[in-house]
Amino acid sequence: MPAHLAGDGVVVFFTQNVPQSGKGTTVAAESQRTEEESVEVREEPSENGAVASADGEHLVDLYKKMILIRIFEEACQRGFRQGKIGGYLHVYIGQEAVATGFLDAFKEGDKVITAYRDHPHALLLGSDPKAVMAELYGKGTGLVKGKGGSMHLFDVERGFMGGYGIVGGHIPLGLGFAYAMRYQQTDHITQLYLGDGSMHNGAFHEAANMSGLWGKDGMNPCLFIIENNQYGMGTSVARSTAMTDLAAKFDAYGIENEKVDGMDIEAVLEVAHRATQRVRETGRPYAVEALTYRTVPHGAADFFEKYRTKDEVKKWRERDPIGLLEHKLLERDVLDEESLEEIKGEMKETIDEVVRFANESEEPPIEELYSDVYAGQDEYLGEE
Ligand SMILES: Cc1ncc(C[n+]2csc(CCOP(=O)(O)OP(=O)(O)O)c2C)c(N)n1
Ligand SMILES: [Mg+2]
Repeated sequence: MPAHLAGDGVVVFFTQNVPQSGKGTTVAAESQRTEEESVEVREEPSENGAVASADGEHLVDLYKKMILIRIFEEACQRGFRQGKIGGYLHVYIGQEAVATGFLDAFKEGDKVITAYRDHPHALLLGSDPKAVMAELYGKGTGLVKGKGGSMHLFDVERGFMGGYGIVGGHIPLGLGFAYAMRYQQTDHITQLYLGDGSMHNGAFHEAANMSGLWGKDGMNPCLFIIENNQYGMGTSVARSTAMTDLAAKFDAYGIENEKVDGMDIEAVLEVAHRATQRVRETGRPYAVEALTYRTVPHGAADFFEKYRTKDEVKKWRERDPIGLLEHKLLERDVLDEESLEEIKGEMKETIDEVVRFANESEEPPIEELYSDVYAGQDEYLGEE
């Protein structure tokens, strides 16, 4: 029976949808099937030649990425509760398949922008996990030298344009990047992640209107990825809008759209590659609503959840994206239970090291207080 980690460092055993092997062990042991031996599962080129499904090796790679995110996020929650992480903290637990699947289609030169649930996007784009954790710890070794914190990660070299705390505030910026890419005559695109809660905000509607309009001339290669985790803080989608089909809201702006099961990494992967290719080729925007769920509270300081039932959370946990992928890997004989445990064990060691680094790093020196804060620093601060 495979086990995987859920919120709060709890080990949850998934019995549903998972074939019983009879071994019943969760202890890491020598892997009986190595990654190199992994079997080809299926490879069905879609009409436009995009990747329709992943082979075994690719799925194992995605599994490792999702485990990295899960264990990283659990470590963040612990750090916050220990008072090591200041400001605020929102983790991506339960939603891993969305960013992991879409960023699989990322090409160097593309740009990514998202809101404040941003750790996985940075990690998946290749930012050093140590620098990301140190950023959350407010240390000088952090990704943005300890001045951004959890909600304002940024890594320009890797195409990560942030991390924004103002709900909906990043949406106009994202399609601006997309416009610039065509203006500069490149074939790059922007992946613009947005929450369900941000779509009832004026910035979204103004931006979607411009994107659709510019897209008519092939000037807006923007892939809108709605992370519909069903809630904006404690308010469900149904309590936020009379028209709950979020993908269809894009119809109003002439932007084609579809929905995907955001818990199923293969489904996400298929649409991610197909939609990315389409946006890249046409310069027109496209929107995908990924139906997902955060199985932990909105933010790390929230404990009492009155807006949803334990039963609802339990039902979604049964479709946890990592549990579903484990099921596929086992069922298709790509990995066995021991190998899954081994991967998790190794990742835990990696993250322990990441936390140690963040803990032991120095605070930024006081002389750095104003550096990188204002452009034209002297103009604002005057002479000493
Ligand atoms: C303009 C603005 N209004 C309100 C808030 C407070 N706030 C923080 S998170 C949040 C909910 C956003 O929900 P959603 O976009 O669905 O993202 P999720 O947290 O579900 O990932 C709100 C209202 C804010 N940060 N910015
Ligand atoms: Mg939401």
